[in-house]
Amino acid sequence: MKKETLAVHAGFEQDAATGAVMPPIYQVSTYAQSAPGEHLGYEYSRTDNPTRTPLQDAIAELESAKHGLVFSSGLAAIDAVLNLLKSGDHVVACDDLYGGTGRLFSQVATNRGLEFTFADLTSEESLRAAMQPNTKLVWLESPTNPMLRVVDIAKVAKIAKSVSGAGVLVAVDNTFMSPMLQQPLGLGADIVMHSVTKYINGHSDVVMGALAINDDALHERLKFLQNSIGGVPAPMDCFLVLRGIRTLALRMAQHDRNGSAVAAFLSSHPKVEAVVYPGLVSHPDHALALRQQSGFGGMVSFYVRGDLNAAKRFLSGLRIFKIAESLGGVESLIEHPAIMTHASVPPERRLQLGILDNLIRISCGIEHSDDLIADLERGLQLV
Ligand code: P1T
Repeated sequence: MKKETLAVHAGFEQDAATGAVMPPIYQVSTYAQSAPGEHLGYEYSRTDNPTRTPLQDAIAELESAKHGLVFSSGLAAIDAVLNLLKSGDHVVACDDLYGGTGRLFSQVATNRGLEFTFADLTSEESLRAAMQPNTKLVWLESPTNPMLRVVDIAKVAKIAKSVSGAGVLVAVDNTFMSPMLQQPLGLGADIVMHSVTKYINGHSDVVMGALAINDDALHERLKFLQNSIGGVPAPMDCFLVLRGIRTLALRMAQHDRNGSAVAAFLSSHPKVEAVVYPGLVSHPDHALALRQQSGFGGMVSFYVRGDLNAAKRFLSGLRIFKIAESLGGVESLIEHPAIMTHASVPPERRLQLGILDNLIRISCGIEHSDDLIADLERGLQLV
């Protein structure tokens, strides 16, 4: 099936009992057993729920994976992966990451004895330098949040496994691309993670995370952790995400068109210092993005010409773009990473990565690009 068809049908065809063409919301916590241990496959909704099952299957199908698992947030999904490790294990993580992921790594997981090295994974040299004999996991985003660097997933997987053996896990946070624009398992990753909150749900009304896996034993262990830790989403949220998935292909195509249009507009604007968008030929990873992705997506970062006050003046002039954290919804959002999503990144690392006071991050929604561009022009007139 082509991805447009898959998005419409993945995970669910019809309800076996009634023929309903949309999944019922099984708003239930437990299931009657005919005798102890004898049941129809469902015992308790932390373990499994019939509205969650089609969603997990849908996510697996979209990522061309054997297995899918969903969690109550993107960070809960990441934490399940961290729980595969034990005290003393080492993780190599990409240095440019969503601030909350970095905070979970450096302020929470370190308390459980995990060790982290943050490295620029766009450089083979720094990946090799970061690997240690006790490295058990390599974690990356591509494109990264918020600097939109593109990491060569196949190359990282190949190097990580050649240095540390086949047992080292490579996990890719595929949130910015969605399964429509990039499929990391086919490039050699072991685990794909999504903040479902973003493009997969697409309507800014659910917080959820997901993992997609091919390996049966790894899936069994992660499913055990999902049930044992208990960070699972509610049936209603699973229903909403399944509904969102049906338009994922259409939405991603429009996010992608708007991302390109907005990046082109900003690139030629005198009040803009620089634009970061993997679709621009000026982007350092443009060639890799062309090869690795089937689109560039709706995320655009740029530097306003001026200081923090110029950035604030720009934001104050916008009417369509809402100033808000998050991304990937049908509505366009805009934010100031240094003050908002990446405030938990230490100031010196922010400086090193380029998360400066005049950096703005845009999530292009699915509106008409003319209206988005007119709105940005309104803001830039105030810079
Ligand atoms: O918010 P949650 O569903 O827990 O997902 C965390 C997360 C993980 N990975 C990436 C790449 C993310 O962007 C996020 C959440 N990000 C934002 C809220 C944001 O505005 O960047």
